[in-house]
Amino acid sequence: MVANKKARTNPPYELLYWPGIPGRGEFIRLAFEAAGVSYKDTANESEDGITEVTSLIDASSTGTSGNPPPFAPPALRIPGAGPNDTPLIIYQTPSILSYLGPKLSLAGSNEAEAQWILSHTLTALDLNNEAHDTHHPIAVSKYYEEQKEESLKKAQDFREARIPKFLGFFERVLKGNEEKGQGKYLVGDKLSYADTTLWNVLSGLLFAFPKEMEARKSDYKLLFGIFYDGVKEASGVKEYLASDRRKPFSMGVFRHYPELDRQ
Ligand SMILES: N[C@@H](CCC(=O)N[C@@H](CS)C(=O)NCC(=O)O)C(=O)O
Repeated sequence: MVANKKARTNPPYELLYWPGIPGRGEFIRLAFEAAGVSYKDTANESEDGITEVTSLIDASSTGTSGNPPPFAPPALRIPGAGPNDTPLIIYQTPSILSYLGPKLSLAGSNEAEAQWILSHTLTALDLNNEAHDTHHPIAVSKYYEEQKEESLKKAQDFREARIPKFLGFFERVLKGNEEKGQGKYLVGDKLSYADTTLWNVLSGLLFAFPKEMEARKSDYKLLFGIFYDGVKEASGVKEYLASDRRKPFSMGVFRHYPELDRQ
Protein backbone atom coordinates (compact mmCIF):
# COMPACT_ATOMS: atom_id res chain seq x y z
CA MET A 1 0.00 0.00 0.00
CA VAL A 2 1.35 3.43 -0.89
CA ALA A 3 -0.62 5.81 1.26
CA ASN A 4 -0.83 9.50 0.62
CA LYS A 5 -1.91 10.23 4.14
CA LYS A 6 0.67 10.00 6.86
CA ALA A 7 -0.43 7.46 9.43
CA ARG A 8 0.09 8.38 13.06
CA THR A 9 -0.37 6.13 16.04
CA ASN A 10 -1.49 7.33 19.41
CA PRO A 11 0.38 6.56 21.62
CA PRO A 12 3.11 7.08 19.04
CA TYR A 13 5.46 4.68 17.35
CA GLU A 14 8.21 3.73 19.77
CA LEU A 15 11.82 3.41 18.65
CA LEU A 16 13.88 1.10 20.84
CA TYR A 17 17.57 1.79 20.35
CA TRP A 18 20.72 2.54 22.37
CA PRO A 19 20.82 6.09 23.80
CA GLY A 20 23.35 8.81 23.03
CA ILE A 21 24.54 7.76 19.57
CA PRO A 22 22.93 8.02 16.12
CA GLY A 23 23.81 4.38 15.25
CA ARG A 24 21.35 2.39 13.21
CA GLY A 25 18.51 4.03 15.09
CA GLU A 26 19.24 7.14 13.04
CA PHE A 27 17.84 5.61 9.86
CA ILE A 28 14.51 5.25 11.62
CA ARG A 29 14.62 8.68 13.26
CA LEU A 30 15.34 10.37 9.93
CA ALA A 31 12.33 8.70 8.31
CA PHE A 32 10.01 9.92 11.07
CA GLU A 33 11.53 13.40 11.06
CA ALA A 34 11.35 13.75 7.26
CA ALA A 35 7.69 12.73 7.41
CA GLY A 36 6.90 15.00 10.35
CA VAL A 37 5.44 12.06 12.27
CA SER A 38 5.93 11.91 16.03
CA TYR A 39 7.68 8.97 17.67
CA LYS A 40 8.98 8.09 21.08
CA ASP A 41 12.74 7.55 21.30
CA THR A 42 12.47 5.67 24.58
CA ALA A 43 16.12 5.30 25.62
CA ASN A 44 16.94 8.93 24.81
CA GLU A 45 13.81 10.35 26.40
CA SER A 46 13.82 8.76 29.83
CA GLU A 47 16.47 7.86 32.41
CA ASP A 48 15.54 4.20 32.61
CA GLY A 49 14.46 3.90 28.98
CA ILE A 50 17.50 1.79 28.22
CA THR A 51 16.04 -1.03 30.32
CA GLU A 52 13.24 -1.28 27.75
CA VAL A 53 15.92 -1.96 25.13
CA THR A 54 17.97 -4.39 27.20
CA SER A 55 14.94 -6.37 28.38
CA LEU A 56 13.72 -6.68 24.80
CA ILE A 57 16.97 -8.32 23.66
CA ASP A 58 17.67 -10.21 26.88
CA ALA A 59 19.46 -13.45 26.04
CA SER A 60 16.80 -15.48 27.89
CA SER A 61 13.81 -13.80 26.22
CA THR A 62 11.49 -15.85 24.05
CA GLY A 63 9.51 -12.76 23.13
CA THR A 64 6.83 -10.43 24.48
CA SER A 65 3.12 -9.96 23.78
CA GLY A 66 3.19 -12.66 21.11
CA ASN A 67 6.17 -11.12 19.33
CA PRO A 68 9.44 -13.01 18.87
CA PRO A 69 12.49 -11.52 20.58
CA PRO A 70 14.43 -9.04 18.41
CA PHE A 71 18.00 -10.10 17.71
CA ALA A 72 19.43 -6.59 18.15
CA PRO A 73 18.31 -2.96 18.19
CA PRO A 74 16.86 -1.00 16.46
CA ALA A 75 13.35 -2.30 17.09
CA LEU A 76 10.03 -0.56 16.60
CA ARG A 77 7.02 -1.05 18.83
CA ILE A 78 3.68 -0.11 17.30
CA PRO A 79 0.87 0.04 19.85
CA GLY A 80 -2.24 -1.87 18.82
CA ALA A 81 -0.84 -3.10 15.51
CA GLY A 82 -0.47 -6.76 16.57
CA PRO A 83 -3.23 -9.39 16.72
CA ASN A 84 -6.15 -8.38 19.00
CA ASP A 85 -4.76 -4.87 19.44
CA THR A 86 -1.54 -6.08 21.05
CA PRO A 87 1.67 -4.16 20.37
CA LEU A 88 3.56 -5.24 17.26
CA ILE A 89 7.34 -5.35 17.64
CA ILE A 90 9.55 -5.53 14.55
CA TYR A 91 13.31 -5.29 14.17
CA GLN A 92 16.09 -5.10 11.52
CA THR A 93 16.58 -1.60 10.10
CA PRO A 94 15.42 -2.35 6.53
CA SER A 95 12.41 -4.29 7.77
CA ILE A 96 11.35 -1.34 9.94
CA LEU A 97 11.90 1.10 7.08
CA SER A 98 9.92 -0.97 4.60
CA TYR A 99 7.07 -1.19 7.14
CA LEU A 100 7.09 2.54 7.79
CA GLY A 101 7.81 3.68 4.23
CA PRO A 102 4.26 3.63 2.83
CA LYS A 103 2.79 4.86 6.12
CA LEU A 104 5.12 7.87 6.12
CA SER A 105 4.70 8.52 2.38
CA LEU A 106 8.41 7.80 1.87
CA ALA A 107 8.11 4.72 -0.35
CA GLY A 108 7.58 6.17 -3.83
CA SER A 109 4.51 6.43 -6.01
CA ASN A 110 4.05 2.89 -7.31
CA GLU A 111 5.15 -0.69 -6.74
CA ALA A 112 8.26 -0.42 -8.93
CA GLU A 113 9.47 2.67 -7.08
CA ALA A 114 8.75 1.02 -3.73
CA GLN A 115 10.97 -1.93 -4.66
CA TRP A 116 13.78 0.25 -6.01
CA ILE A 117 13.66 2.27 -2.81
CA LEU A 118 14.04 -0.88 -0.75
CA SER A 119 16.88 -2.14 -2.98
CA HIS A 120 18.83 1.12 -2.72
CA THR A 121 18.25 1.22 1.01
CA LEU A 122 19.72 -2.26 1.39
CA THR A 123 22.73 -1.19 -0.68
CA ALA A 124 23.27 1.94 1.44
CA LEU A 125 23.02 -0.24 4.56
CA ASP A 126 25.63 -2.61 3.09
CA LEU A 127 27.94 0.40 2.83
CA ASN A 128 27.06 1.31 6.42
CA ASN A 129 27.97 -2.19 7.56
CA GLU A 130 31.25 -2.18 5.66
CA ALA A 131 32.14 1.15 7.29
CA HIS A 132 31.54 -0.51 10.67
CA ASP A 133 33.82 -3.40 9.74
CA THR A 134 36.78 -1.06 9.14
CA HIS A 135 37.17 -0.64 12.90
CA HIS A 136 35.88 -4.11 13.83
CA PRO A 137 37.15 -6.42 11.09
CA ILE A 138 37.78 -9.44 13.34
CA ALA A 139 35.40 -9.46 16.31
CA VAL A 140 32.42 -7.29 17.26
CA SER A 141 33.00 -8.20 20.91
CA LYS A 142 36.66 -7.04 20.95
CA TYR A 143 37.97 -3.47 21.26
CA TYR A 144 39.25 -1.65 18.19
CA GLU A 145 42.68 -1.52 19.82
CA GLU A 146 42.75 -5.33 19.86
CA GLN A 147 42.24 -5.50 16.07
CA LYS A 148 44.05 -2.38 14.96
CA GLU A 149 46.47 -4.08 12.60
CA GLU A 150 43.65 -5.76 10.67
CA SER A 151 41.63 -2.54 10.80
CA LEU A 152 44.39 -0.67 8.97
CA LYS A 153 44.26 -3.21 6.13
CA LYS A 154 40.48 -3.34 6.05
CA ALA A 155 40.19 0.46 6.04
CA GLN A 156 42.68 0.79 3.19
CA ASP A 157 40.63 -1.54 1.00
CA PHE A 158 37.42 0.15 2.07
CA ARG A 159 38.77 3.59 1.13
CA GLU A 160 40.44 2.57 -2.10
CA ALA A 161 37.98 0.03 -3.51
CA ARG A 162 34.66 0.04 -1.70
CA ILE A 163 33.97 3.76 -1.22
CA PRO A 164 34.47 4.54 -4.93
CA LYS A 165 32.45 1.49 -5.98
CA PHE A 166 29.45 2.40 -3.81
CA LEU A 167 29.61 6.14 -4.46
CA GLY A 168 30.06 5.58 -8.19
CA PHE A 169 27.02 3.33 -8.12
CA PHE A 170 24.80 5.87 -6.38
CA GLU A 171 26.06 8.60 -8.72
CA ARG A 172 24.86 6.43 -11.65
CA VAL A 173 21.49 5.91 -9.96
CA LEU A 174 21.08 9.67 -9.61
CA LYS A 175 22.22 10.17 -13.21
CA GLY A 176 19.65 7.64 -14.43
CA ASN A 177 16.91 9.38 -12.48
CA GLU A 178 18.11 12.75 -13.78
CA GLU A 179 17.81 11.44 -17.34
CA LYS A 180 14.15 10.83 -16.53
CA GLY A 181 14.02 14.49 -15.47
CA GLN A 182 14.16 13.80 -11.73
CA GLY A 183 17.79 13.99 -10.58
CA LYS A 184 17.32 15.27 -7.06
CA TYR A 185 16.39 11.95 -5.47
CA LEU A 186 17.44 8.33 -5.94
CA VAL A 187 13.98 7.28 -7.09
CA GLY A 188 11.19 9.31 -8.63
CA ASP A 189 10.48 12.93 -7.86
CA LYS A 190 10.09 12.93 -4.10
CA LEU A 191 12.05 12.13 -1.01
CA SER A 192 12.07 8.49 0.09
CA TYR A 193 13.58 6.53 2.96
CA ALA A 194 16.32 5.43 0.54
CA ASP A 195 17.39 9.09 0.30
CA THR A 196 17.45 9.66 4.06
CA THR A 197 19.27 6.36 4.56
CA LEU A 198 21.97 7.07 1.98
CA TRP A 199 22.28 10.62 3.30
CA ASN A 200 23.02 9.37 6.80
CA VAL A 201 25.66 6.95 5.50
CA LEU A 202 27.34 9.75 3.51
CA SER A 203 27.21 11.97 6.54
CA GLY A 204 28.86 9.22 8.60
CA LEU A 205 31.57 8.70 5.98
CA LEU A 206 32.35 12.43 5.96
CA PHE A 207 32.79 12.19 9.72
CA ALA A 208 34.82 8.98 9.79
CA PHE A 209 37.00 9.48 6.72
CA PRO A 210 37.19 13.28 6.21
CA LYS A 211 40.40 13.29 4.15
CA GLU A 212 39.35 10.43 1.91
CA MET A 213 35.95 11.96 1.29
CA GLU A 214 37.33 15.43 0.65
CA ALA A 215 39.69 13.98 -1.97
CA ARG A 216 36.89 12.10 -3.71
CA LYS A 217 33.88 14.39 -3.39
CA SER A 218 34.42 16.19 -6.69
CA ASP A 219 34.20 12.85 -8.58
CA TYR A 220 30.52 12.65 -7.65
CA LYS A 221 28.87 15.80 -8.92
CA LEU A 222 25.27 14.74 -8.39
CA LEU A 223 25.84 13.02 -5.06
CA PHE A 224 27.64 15.93 -3.42
CA GLY A 225 26.57 18.78 -5.71
CA ILE A 226 22.82 18.21 -5.51
CA PHE A 227 21.68 15.18 -3.54
CA TYR A 228 23.52 15.62 -0.24
CA ASP A 229 22.46 19.20 0.38
CA GLY A 230 18.99 18.55 -1.02
CA VAL A 231 18.28 15.90 1.62
CA LYS A 232 19.95 17.94 4.36
CA GLU A 233 17.69 20.90 3.58
CA ALA A 234 14.52 18.83 3.14
CA SER A 235 11.57 19.85 5.26
CA GLY A 236 11.66 18.05 8.60
CA VAL A 237 15.24 16.84 8.11
CA LYS A 238 16.68 20.36 8.33
CA GLU A 239 14.85 21.14 11.56
CA TYR A 240 15.84 17.79 13.03
CA LEU A 241 19.53 18.23 12.23
CA ALA A 242 19.49 21.59 14.03
CA SER A 243 17.79 20.08 17.09
CA ASP A 244 19.31 18.33 20.10
CA ARG A 245 17.52 15.15 19.06
CA ARG A 246 20.27 14.67 16.49
CA LYS A 247 23.18 13.09 18.36
CA PRO A 248 26.72 13.65 17.08
CA PHE A 249 28.66 10.73 15.61
CA SER A 250 31.07 9.38 18.20
CA MET A 251 31.77 5.73 18.98
CA GLY A 252 29.02 3.99 17.03
CA VAL A 253 29.08 2.61 13.49
CA PHE A 254 30.95 5.68 12.23
CA ARG A 255 34.12 6.46 14.17
CA HIS A 256 36.90 8.85 13.34
CA TYR A 257 40.24 7.14 13.81
CA PRO A 258 42.72 9.37 11.93
CA GLU A 259 45.02 6.41 11.22
CA LEU A 260 42.23 4.67 9.26
CA ASP A 261 41.71 7.70 7.03
CA ARG A 262 43.77 8.63 3.94
CA GLN A 263 47.29 9.67 5.07
N1 LIG B 1 21.25 -5.84 10.55
C1 LIG B 1 20.80 -5.29 11.79
C2 LIG B 1 22.03 -5.02 12.66
C3 LIG B 1 21.63 -4.67 14.06
C4 LIG B 1 22.85 -4.35 14.90
O1 LIG B 1 23.98 -4.77 14.61
N2 LIG B 1 22.60 -3.61 15.97
C5 LIG B 1 23.69 -3.18 16.83
C6 LIG B 1 23.52 -1.75 17.25
S1 LIG B 1 23.62 -0.69 15.85
C7 LIG B 1 23.74 -4.06 18.06
O2 LIG B 1 23.40 -3.68 19.16
N3 LIG B 1 24.21 -5.29 17.84
C8 LIG B 1 24.39 -6.26 18.86
C9 LIG B 1 24.89 -7.56 18.27
O3 LIG B 1 24.94 -7.68 17.03
O4 LIG B 1 25.24 -8.44 19.05
C10 LIG B 1 20.00 -4.02 11.54
O5 LIG B 1 20.26 -3.35 10.52
O6 LIG B 1 19.11 -3.70 12.32
